[in-house]
Amino acid sequence: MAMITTVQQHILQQQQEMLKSTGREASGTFSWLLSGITLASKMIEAKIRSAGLSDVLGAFGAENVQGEQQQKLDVYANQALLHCLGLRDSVAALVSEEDEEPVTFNRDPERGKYIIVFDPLDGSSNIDVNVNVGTIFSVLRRLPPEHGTLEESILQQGFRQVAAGYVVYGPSTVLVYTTGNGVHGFTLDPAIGAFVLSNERMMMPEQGSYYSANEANAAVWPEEYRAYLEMLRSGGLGKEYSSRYIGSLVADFHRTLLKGGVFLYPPTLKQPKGKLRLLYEANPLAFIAEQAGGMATNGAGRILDIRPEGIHQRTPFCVGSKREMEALAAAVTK
Ligand code: P6P
Repeated sequence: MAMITTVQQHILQQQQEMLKSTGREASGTFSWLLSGITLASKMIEAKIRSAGLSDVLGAFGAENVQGEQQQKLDVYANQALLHCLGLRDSVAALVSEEDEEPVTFNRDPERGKYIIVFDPLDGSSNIDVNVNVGTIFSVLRRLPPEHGTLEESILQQGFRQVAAGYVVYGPSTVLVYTTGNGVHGFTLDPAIGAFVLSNERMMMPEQGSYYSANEANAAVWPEEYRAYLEMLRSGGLGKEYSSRYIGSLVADFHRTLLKGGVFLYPPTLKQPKGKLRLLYEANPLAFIAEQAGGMATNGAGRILDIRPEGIHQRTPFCVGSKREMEALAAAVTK
């Protein structure tokens, strides 16, 4: 039987390597933490798979902090993550797209070392039409009390992330994560209920052939974004481009990671600060993109350098392979 590597084994191997290379005590708490995320994602996946069969479809009737109709699966996904992660005593706080305020555990800073920020089920409006949805997560280390409060620990810049990843629930369920030592992909094997390594050290191509944006907003983007897409369409980067927009961030990002190209959610008149969320959408995906040789900006500056001011803060979000992103930086000067 071909040897398989599960995500738990992979994390432990990563920690051994980290120990060898940095001599830093690679605490097992991180792999224990990650197992909370993978357990929750398996629970979510099982619920999504059967969504069409039970009356899980349709709105939950409540509104979430974003004022959006909460889909039942949104609520379930949020509860699953809070439950699986809340039991880990290495967690100092949990920040969710679904909850106005962070969930904090008054653990002593020595033990409660990590903060997990997540979007439990992104793209959930697509569930009723059976389109891919995803879970996105980001892991930060709690600052030592003398360096910052728990709130300041939550609002660290994206380059301070210790790990980031997502699960995309599609024809297969794929987990992609990085701890800053490359990007690695795992596919859920339903027969054994484990995420099995399927793509080690994923790298974005230097250039792709897709651009991905909601062009219904094109008339209200800043002019330089319209000009940029026109440049791509007219062969300005030396190749033909095709448009792909699924309208589910994790699915659009996953394609961009695998095939290259560029995903854009520019500012609009209605949302001058952009639509996507900095802490639990842009930051984790930007960390992954950079680890895979790509780039991620708010049009002008690096996503990972942005100083967050609020946990639900929005940002314009552009992410993709080197060639397209360098051309975008040239086009969007300010
Ligand atoms: P628009 C889904 O609701 C979502 O939050 C992301 O998953 C997706 O990328 C974006 O919004 C789509 O937004 O305005 O193009 O429908």
